[in-house]
Amino acid sequence: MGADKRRGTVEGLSILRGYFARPAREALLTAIQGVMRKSPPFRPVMPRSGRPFSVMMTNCGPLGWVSDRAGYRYQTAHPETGAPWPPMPDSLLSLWRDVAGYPAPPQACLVNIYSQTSRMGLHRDMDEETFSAPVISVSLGDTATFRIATGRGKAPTRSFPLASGDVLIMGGAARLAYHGIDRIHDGSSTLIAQGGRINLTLRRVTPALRSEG
Ligand code: MD3
Ligand code: FE
Repeated sequence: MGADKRRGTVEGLSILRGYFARPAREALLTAIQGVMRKSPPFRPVMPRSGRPFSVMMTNCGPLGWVSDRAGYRYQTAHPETGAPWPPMPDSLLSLWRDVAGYPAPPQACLVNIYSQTSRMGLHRDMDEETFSAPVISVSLGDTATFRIATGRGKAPTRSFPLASGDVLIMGGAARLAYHGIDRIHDGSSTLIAQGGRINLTLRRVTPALRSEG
């Protein structure tokens, strides 16, 4: 019902299936576990209502995305510890150099931590000051069902699986498309011992300086 899984394309969307092979996925997970030790996952809440997200979050890189009763924003410090976000792992910086086609490095890596029952409703990523850079995402652990709108609105949509090691590139029209995560396929990966899924989203927040081009 609703989604048509076969028809419709989204200009600017590409999926690199299995970009990270198993050993590289293990190394990336270890690096992100190091980020989570320094920068503990927190549970964001929706602006105004204070309704909790079903995902936990943390960040690495110079800027991190947060959501609380006051709104959505990027900030340089962890909302609970006040410490700066830890640096982005080198493998993520080199992924960006490899696939982004953008002359400046990513400024934010949002780490979304999904349990078997977490989901993410349809939304657009609009908290950045520039939409010229693509958003790059990496999936680790259990497979998710990802949904993306094929036009400007919330419908119609297409759905497809995102598996451990897959990389998604959202540029062009896709950069502002509605998207979300409908469900996590429990037991579909052995990468994360306790199960669940971790998604890494690399973003540019401010435009590249001319000197960076
Ligand atoms: C399509 N995360 O953090 S990643 C998010 O799996 C977010 O955690 C999802 O949506 C996740 O904002 C989806 C894939 C993704 C990321 C950014 C996009 C898809 C996108 C931006 C525009 C369109
Ligand atoms: Fe998003």
